[in-house]
Amino acid sequence: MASPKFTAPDGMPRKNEVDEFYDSVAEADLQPLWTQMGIMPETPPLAAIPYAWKWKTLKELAERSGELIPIDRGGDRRVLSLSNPGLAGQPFATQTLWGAVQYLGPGEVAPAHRHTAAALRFVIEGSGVWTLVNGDPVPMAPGDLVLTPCWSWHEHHNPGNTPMIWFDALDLPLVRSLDAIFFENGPDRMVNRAVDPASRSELTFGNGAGLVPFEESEKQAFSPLFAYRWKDTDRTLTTLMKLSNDGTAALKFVDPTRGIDVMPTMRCSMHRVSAGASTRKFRRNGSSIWVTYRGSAIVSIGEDRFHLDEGDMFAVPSWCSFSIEATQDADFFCTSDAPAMEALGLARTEYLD
Ligand code: GTQ
Ligand code: FE2
Repeated sequence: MASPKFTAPDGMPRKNEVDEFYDSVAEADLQPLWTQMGIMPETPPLAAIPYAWKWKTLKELAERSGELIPIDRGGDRRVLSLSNPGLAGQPFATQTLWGAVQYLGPGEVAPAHRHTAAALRFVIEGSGVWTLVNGDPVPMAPGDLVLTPCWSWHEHHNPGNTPMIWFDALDLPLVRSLDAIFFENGPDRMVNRAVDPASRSELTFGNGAGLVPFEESEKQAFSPLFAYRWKDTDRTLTTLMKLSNDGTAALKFVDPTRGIDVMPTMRCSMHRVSAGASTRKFRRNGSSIWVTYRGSAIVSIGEDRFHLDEGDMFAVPSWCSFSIEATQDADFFCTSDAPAMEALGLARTEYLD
C-alpha cells in the first residue's frame, strides 16, 4: 500500500518521492547529470557561426568613428570589434578570440595601458603609427605583425597627417572565460619623439634565421621579437612558393629564441594561395580569425561560402571544415587559439580531402 504521505486528503495524487527528491536537489543548488544529457555532445556544440566582414564596411565605419568619436581617457581606443552573430550580441569574433579594426587619426594618441589579454596588430594599409611596447617604439606598416603580449605596456601614436586603420586580435574571450582578466592604465605622457625604423626588440632578436644573442635574455611566456616585417614575410612566402607544387605556401610566426608560437594563446600564420589554386580542406577544434591581405578568393567554412577581397575578415569557428580557393593571387593573415588548445592537450585536426 502506498504511503499516505503521497496521497492528498481529496484523493488527488501528491508529489511522489522522486519529485520531492528533485526539489531537494535543486534547493541544495545541485543538478543531476542524468537530466543534463546535452552537456557532452559528440562534437563541439557551436554558438559562433562562419562569418565574414567586408573591408569596405569596416573602413567606412572606422572612418566615421574617427569623425564622430573623440579619443581620450575614457574612450581610449577607437575600436570596432567583430561581433559574431551567433554569439548573442557579445563583441567577439569567435568563442575564444576578439577581432577588431582600430582607427587612429593624425596627431592622435591611444594612451598607455596593459592587460592580461594578449594582443596583436596586423596592418592592412596606411603607415606612420608607432606603438610603444614596454617602452620600445615599434613602427607599423602594411603587412607587419606587431605583438603586445600579455601584461605588456602599450600605447599607439600617430604623429603623421594621415589616419591609419589596422586589425587587432586579442585572446580576450578566452582569458575572460578563465577569469584571468587584469587591466591597468599607464601614465599619461605625450611623447612625440622621432622613432627609429626598427625597434630595439628587432635589433636584438630580428637579425635573421637562427641568429639570436649569445647572452640569453630571461625567457618570458612570449616572443621577445615584437615586430615581424612584411618584407621578411613576403620573401619567405615567395621562397616557399617556389618549392611548392600545389600553388600554396604558408608560414608560422615564431619566437626566434625557441621556435615556438609567438604567444602562448595565439598562433599567427600567413598563407599564400596562387590564382586558381586551393588549400587542403580540413577542420580543427578551436577557432581562428583571418584577414585577406591581398588578392581575392572563395572561402568555404562549414556549409558556407564567402567571396573575399582585400581587407575582408572572417571567422572560422571550431570544427568547421575550411578551405580557400584563390580567384586571384591571395595572401591571408591568420590568428588562432591553437597554442592554447595544444598546451591543454585538446587539439584535434582532421583532413577532409
Ligand atoms: O589597442 O590596446 O582591439 O586594449 C582591444 C583592446 C585594442 C589596444 C583592441 C585593446 C586594444
Ligand atoms: Fe590594449
